[in-house]
Amino acid sequence: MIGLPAACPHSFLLLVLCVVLFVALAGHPASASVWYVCPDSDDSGPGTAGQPWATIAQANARVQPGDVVFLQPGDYRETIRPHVNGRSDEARITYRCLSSARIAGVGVGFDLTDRAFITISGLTVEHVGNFGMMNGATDCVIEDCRFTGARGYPGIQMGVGERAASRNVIRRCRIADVRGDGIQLRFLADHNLIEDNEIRFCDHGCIVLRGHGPGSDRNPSHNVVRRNRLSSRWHTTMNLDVNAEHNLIEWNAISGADASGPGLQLSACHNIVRRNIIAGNYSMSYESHGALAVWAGWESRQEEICPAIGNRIYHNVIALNRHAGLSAIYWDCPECELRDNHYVNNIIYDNSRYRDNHSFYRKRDEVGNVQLQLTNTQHMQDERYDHNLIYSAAPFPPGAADPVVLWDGRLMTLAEAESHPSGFLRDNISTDPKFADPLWDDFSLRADSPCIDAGRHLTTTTASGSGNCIRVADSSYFCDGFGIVDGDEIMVAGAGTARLTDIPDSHTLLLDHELTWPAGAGVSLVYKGEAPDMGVFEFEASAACPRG
Ligand SMILES: [Ca+2]
Repeated sequence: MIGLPAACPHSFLLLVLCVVLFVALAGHPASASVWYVCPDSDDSGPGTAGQPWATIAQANARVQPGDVVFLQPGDYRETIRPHVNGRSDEARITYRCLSSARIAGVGVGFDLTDRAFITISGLTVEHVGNFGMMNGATDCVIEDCRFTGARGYPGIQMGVGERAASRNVIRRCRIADVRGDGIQLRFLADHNLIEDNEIRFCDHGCIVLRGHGPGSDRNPSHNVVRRNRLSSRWHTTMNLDVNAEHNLIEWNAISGADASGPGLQLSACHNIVRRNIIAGNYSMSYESHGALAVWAGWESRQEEICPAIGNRIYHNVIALNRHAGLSAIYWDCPECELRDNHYVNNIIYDNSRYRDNHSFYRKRDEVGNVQLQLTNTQHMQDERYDHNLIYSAAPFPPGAADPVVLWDGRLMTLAEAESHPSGFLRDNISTDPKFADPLWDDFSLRADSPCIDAGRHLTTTTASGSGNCIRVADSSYFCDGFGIVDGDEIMVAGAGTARLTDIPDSHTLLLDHELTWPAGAGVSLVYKGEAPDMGVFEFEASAACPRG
């Protein structure tokens, strides 16, 4: 399977042109060098396009800040491991690979442990121990790479060790066939951006953010995970657990969890989970997890405490999962709290359709059409399920009232659940959301959807005022971008839109320009029409088909 054609000589001209353009556009320091590596060449040469080095090791040893290393097509049985750091964004060390440059058969494909300002672009890594190590790495970029076949655990890791892994980016990569987690952010991983990746076939989670526990300063925080397409197929699809804190999880497609895990396991604190589509997960039974499983309990034989506190879970679609849609479960763990989680403007649709009757699961006629499952609610405080659509498209038996909630083992209709003395549920609806084409993953709303303008504002202003500092009832629905992405663009009803630059406390938003607002004004992400819609996609009437 190894043995690509010796294509290096034929690509010289193209490469030289590309490099001239690249160097001109990138504004490299005058001293920066461009080096070439090609298998079957000679490390004693000058490392030029015409006389490339033979090994990555030679490049690793020779690079200086600002340099670019081109890996020409061929197979490499070596690790990318530069001996020095880049200096800044303008003086990075870049390994740029042509599409058929491949690293295979080594312990680790790239090792950026304690490195800074390194970029790896276009690399293929196959059949290794780990794809890459980024513990202690800062300001490194991994982009447009393809990683398959990791037999170590995990695929790519950051945050383990004594130095923080910060401000790294992993984008537009394909990752598959991993023993363990595809990308793992543990302990000291903060302010990293994981976006636009496609990850599948992982035998634990595709992306895992996992900390040390409450009160520890070793919990992954302020990371942004967005626009990834995740499909585990072998276990849980995504995990935020053991107290991962203050992370933003948005616009991900989360599917393909198998019978041993949920789509998204959330046993963590103060995270924002929004605009994700969690669909097509097998998930587990009513004794354990729904497709989105929020829970407090122990991990690892009672060694790790997992609370679930203060998460803001809104504008998600949880649909067509085999078992329950959303579950909140308090396991038997006196040290673990489950409180103050808000679930707002979500659509929980048509889960539990075709679960099996394996003895591990309860039979369909015992549990109905569960979309929402709450277990051990006596240990929960201040939970809010507010303005969600919770609906089963196929009541069983046909024509039955929709027993869509399983509350401490007891089936309830939505109306019964809303009258529970806990007051956890309010203003939710149970009706067909009228998605455009849900079986083919189109969860946008049709013009006659009851979800249009049926969501609520995420928070409200607490007093009238003007300026760029606005006081609100609860700022924790919003994100200022953590300095790594744009802050939220918000809409203040009756006042206009602005972008968030900072969120100094739980009641304050700082804006990029001044507004004037009344007291009690709704504050939301930017929306169309009269109010926010439920679900992921805000409906926008087209000129050709005005909403009637
Ligand atoms: Ca709207």
